[in-house]
This record gives sequence, structure tokens and C-alpha cells, in this order.
Amino acid sequence: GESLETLLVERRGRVGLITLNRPKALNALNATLATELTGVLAEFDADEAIGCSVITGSEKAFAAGADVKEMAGKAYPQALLEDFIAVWDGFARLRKPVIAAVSGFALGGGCELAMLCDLIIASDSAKFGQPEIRLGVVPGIGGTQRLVRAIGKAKAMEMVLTGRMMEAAEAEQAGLVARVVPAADLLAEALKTAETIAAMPLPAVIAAKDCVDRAYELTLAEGVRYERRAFYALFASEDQKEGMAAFIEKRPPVFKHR
Ligand code: CO8
Repeated sequence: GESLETLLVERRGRVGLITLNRPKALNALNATLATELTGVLAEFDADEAIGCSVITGSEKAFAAGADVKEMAGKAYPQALLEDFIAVWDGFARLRKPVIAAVSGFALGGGCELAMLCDLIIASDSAKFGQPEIRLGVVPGIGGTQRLVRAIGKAKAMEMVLTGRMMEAAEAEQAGLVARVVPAADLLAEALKTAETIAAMPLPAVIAAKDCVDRAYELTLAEGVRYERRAFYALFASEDQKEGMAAFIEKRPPVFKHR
């Protein structure tokens, strides 16, 4: 596949696979990686031949955080004016699902990157943490907000204040990850889940992700109204007609948009 400076990119059928590829820096997220990653994801999102993406790292590290060597010397006005975190807002514009397949360290920005994805599948060797406090800063790509929503205030506060790491089993129990699998099966399991999603009718996939994401932003009553409008709207799709007809006729559906 296509090879960029910091990523390996391939297409596996309808799944876009992105492997973070800065092994010497444990996939630390530098500016080039952020630009390349959000760029490739936007391309996959716009590509009719792709239905779901997977982001993975190495066995040792999903990503060990923002690149400390690149960040260390920044002055306040430079950080403010560069707004070097804004590139990560690209994730909010993606409409197709992205899966994080996490093995080894997912620390700082690496843990935040995993949480920017729609779901996390972890290997039993995965370790999650927000160690920024030890560097004299705080999480900067949404970690303080998404971790609280994912695992609750008590565990999030402890992790953000102490920088301790959370093992895969605890992360699953706490609700940070969808599933833990043996390290050797991680990529296959993530790809299988991505293929399952990519085979679903795309209008329903986009609506489903959009509705679940709204649960972060809206009150329950507004969220339920939002979902109901999306539900009714899907009756305008050919795939709703096909999906329900196929069920009644006891045959596999042939979706048009997928
Ligand atoms: N940035 C830059 N380089 C790194 C990073 C990093 N985050 N993590 C590891 N590396 C480098 C090491 O410096 C080392 O390089 P070298 O061989 O040149 O010395 C190489 O990767 C291998 O690392 P180690 O030798 O340290 O490997 P160990 O197995 O001994 O330790 C650890 C692995 C525990 C993961 C250790 O590397 C570590 O603690 N890394 C830093 C973790 C960390 O503090 N992360 C948080 C960074 S701050 C952050 O993420 C803020 C996010 C919000 C802003 C985002 C803006 C983009």
C-alpha cells in the first residue's frame, strides 16, 4: 500500500487500515503524523469503496503520547497561535466509524487518540494512561473530558492526577474498551469487526454513529428526539426496504449503499 512518512496505509476490501509507523519513538504523535493521519482518515471517509477504518500501532506501543521532544521547547504564545492541537478536530468531521486496535502503550495523546476513535479493541497487553501531569501539563486532546465520560469521574480523576497506567482487563471492566483479545489475534479481530461494520448499509451506519455520538452532547430528551428523526429518515433509504424485505422473505439482504 501507500507509504507516508509516519504511517503505513492499506485497503483490505472495504476496510481502510492505518498503522502508525514511528517505531523508534513508540509512535509518538508529532505534527507530521497528526497531519498524515487526519488526512488519510478524511480520504477514507470520502471514499465510496471504504466503509470503516482501523488505526493500529505496534505490539509494544499503540502510541506513547504526543512527541515530547517536538513540544518541549514551545513558548505559550507559540502554542496558542500555532494551535497545534486543532488538527485533531478532523476526527469530529468523520462520518464513517474508526476502530482503534490497541496493543502495548496508549499513553497521553495515544490514549486520547484511541478515545477519538469510535470504539477500542485492546490486546491483553494494552496499557492506558494519562501521564501528562508528570510532565507539568494536562491531557490536551480531550482526555480529561472523554475519560470521565468513558470510565467515570473517580477512575478518570485518579488516572489524570497520578499518571498511573490501567491494564487491559481493568480498562474493559471500566468501559473504556469494547473488548480485550489475545495479543496475537488483535489485528484479525479488529479487521473482522471493521468488515462486519463495512458490510452494513452505509446510511444506517452513518446514522447510528451520529446518534450515539449525540449522547455525548445532548440531554436525554433531545437525544431521543434526535434518534427518532434519524430512525424515520431511514425509511427513505432503499436499504431499509431491502433489509426488511430480505428478513421477511428469509434471504440475505443485498444492500445498495455499502
Ligand atoms: N515523545 C517522544 N519520544 C518518545 C515518547 C514521546 N511521548 N515516548 C517514547 N519516546 C521515545 C523515547 O524517548 C525513546 O527514544 P530514544 O531511543 O531516542 O531515547 C524511544 O521512544 C523508546 O522509548 P523508551 O526508551 O522510553 O522505552 P521504554 O520501554 O523504556 O519506556 C514508556 C516506554 C514507558 C512508554 C516511555 O517511553 C514513556 O514514558 N514515554 C512517554 C510517555 C508520556 O509521557 N506520554 C505523554 C506525552 S504528553 C501528551 O501526550 C500530551 C497530549 C496532548 C497534546 C497533544 C498535541 C499533539
